[in-house]
Amino acid sequence: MSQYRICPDSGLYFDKSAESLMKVNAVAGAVALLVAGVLALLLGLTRWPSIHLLGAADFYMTLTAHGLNALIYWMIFFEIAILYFASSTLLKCRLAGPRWAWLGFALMIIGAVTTNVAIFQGNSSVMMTSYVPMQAAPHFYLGLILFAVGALIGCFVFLGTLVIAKQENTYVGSVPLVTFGAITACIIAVFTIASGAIILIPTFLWSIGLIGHIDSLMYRVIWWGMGHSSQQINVAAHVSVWYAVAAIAFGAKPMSEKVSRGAFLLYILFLQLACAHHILVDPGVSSSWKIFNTSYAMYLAVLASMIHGLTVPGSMEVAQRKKGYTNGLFEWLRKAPWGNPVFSGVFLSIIIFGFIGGITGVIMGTEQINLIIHNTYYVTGHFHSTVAVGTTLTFMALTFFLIPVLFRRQMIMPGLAKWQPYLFAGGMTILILFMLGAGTLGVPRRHWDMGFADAASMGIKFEFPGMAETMMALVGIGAVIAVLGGAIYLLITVGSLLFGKKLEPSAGLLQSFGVPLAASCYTSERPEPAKGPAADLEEHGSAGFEAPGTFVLAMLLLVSFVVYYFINWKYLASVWPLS
Ligand code: HEM
Ligand SMILES: [Cu+2]
Repeated sequence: MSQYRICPDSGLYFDKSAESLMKVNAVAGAVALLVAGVLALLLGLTRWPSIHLLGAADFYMTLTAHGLNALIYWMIFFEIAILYFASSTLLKCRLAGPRWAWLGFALMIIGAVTTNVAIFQGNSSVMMTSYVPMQAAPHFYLGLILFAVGALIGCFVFLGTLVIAKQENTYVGSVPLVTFGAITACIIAVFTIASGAIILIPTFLWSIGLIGHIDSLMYRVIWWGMGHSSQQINVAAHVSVWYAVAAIAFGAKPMSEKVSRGAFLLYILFLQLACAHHILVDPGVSSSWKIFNTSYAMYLAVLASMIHGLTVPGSMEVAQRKKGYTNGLFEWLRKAPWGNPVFSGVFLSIIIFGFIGGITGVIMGTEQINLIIHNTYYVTGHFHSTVAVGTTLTFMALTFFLIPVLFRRQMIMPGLAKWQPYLFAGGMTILILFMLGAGTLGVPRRHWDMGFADAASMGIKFEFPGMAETMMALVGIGAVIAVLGGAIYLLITVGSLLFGKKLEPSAGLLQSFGVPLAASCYTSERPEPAKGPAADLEEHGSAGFEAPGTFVLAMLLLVSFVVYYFINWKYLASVWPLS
């Protein structure tokens, strides 16, 4: 048996090599988020019409780098850390092939750096989708391919760890729900990376001149096999963390384990098909295929998210009611630990992901009403509510839990940490709502100059409806607040790892830089049965459906959706005069 330690505060098991790998992956993710955040500020200030900070070339370069660093590097580094946590830590098992895991990590770092270098050299401003026939420098694609190979190795290490855990009987019964969610994320990741290889390898060969032509329609279909699925990795991962935080913060059990597991299965079965929503206006794929995907298959995927969105807060409600917070519909929620950023981050993420992300997603995924907002700033508003708040805020919240538990450091500035989720979520909500508003008025996404100065110089004049410019300024204000919230997260995280008081046994960041530890905190004896949060994470069973407050919230969501859905159809009728 290999070396591990048991966290004295949480009871969690940390295999020595898995622990270092979780740390370096999480830290690499945070560095990517830092880059993405600085660039986000520049983008926000450029699209704020009266500031219009960057020139056109810099804007598109910045946009490319922001998208990739935020959506690919930050998310996936952090997810690899989660995969190791969900396998090694939750199953109390040594990590399979730690050397392979380090190789994977090295490839991911080399890949991420290579692509970033290509972007900032200036000839690869193809944005994160890199649609052909736009062409980037060869090392732009090469970096992405290396990163993907590294991530794939990480997935296999995860799967290998599950096999070892089974063989060595490190857990009883079936795997915990959080691990099950991580398995879902991993299966989708393998599909995602395969689609990525199918499209990016030929594109790389095309960029060095070995392939003469790549069909741009085919490119988009296969690219979105990767691009859409990778969002589902994010969703499966952050939903798993939601369940984990419900267990950690409340000792909550899922309302029904079977239903939650079934919902994860729906992700695997139906989310991939829903990638059709990215090619709704493309010629070349048939209307009936599009309609089947976006009007039938998509709803099964949405159903899964709605189940999680209901059962996670529902399980919190059940746990709180057991503790005696039974007055009225919402005492359980009022008396929730709102000052604890681990809880508040996750809860805000659930609300914003569910209400804004969910509703706008269904609107955009409906073939007919999609036409009103296709390729507008609305799209950017949508995905900033799903991944930039839903996933990012969840991972931020989890980090606050991991600082003492994994890194064994006391968090610095706990008073500021309380405010961090509100600041980030508040700024993002302003950003998102006004992106949606501006998009509804027709303001395009990925557009450097909504004033169309070039067109005016050619005598063509175009103006957006009245409020559009104001809304774009408000997007900028939201961006400034959100970036501040993100900066505070990084300040607290990095500051705690460097300067936070060391907790016993003192693992700390130093270990990942090769400084030896006090060997005494690691042991190789068989672990004792878990206590504390670790036990809550391992436990099986269902808590039942007594959660009236959550059902009221769900009804509110339904009503908001229905009203907004019909407003959009009405709006479609008005912009599309047939008589
Ligand atoms: C401080 C927070 C953030 C702010 C203020 C921000 C702001 C922006 C802005 C202004 C754009 C430009 C849209 C356009 O003109 O078309 C953008 C694009 C984008 N953002 Fe963010 N963002 C933030 C965080 C994130 C996060 C956390 C993610 C992902 C996890 C993300 C993913 C993206 C993507 C994928 C794009 C599109 C890139 C492209 O079109 O190729 N953003 N963001
Ligand atoms: Cu999608």
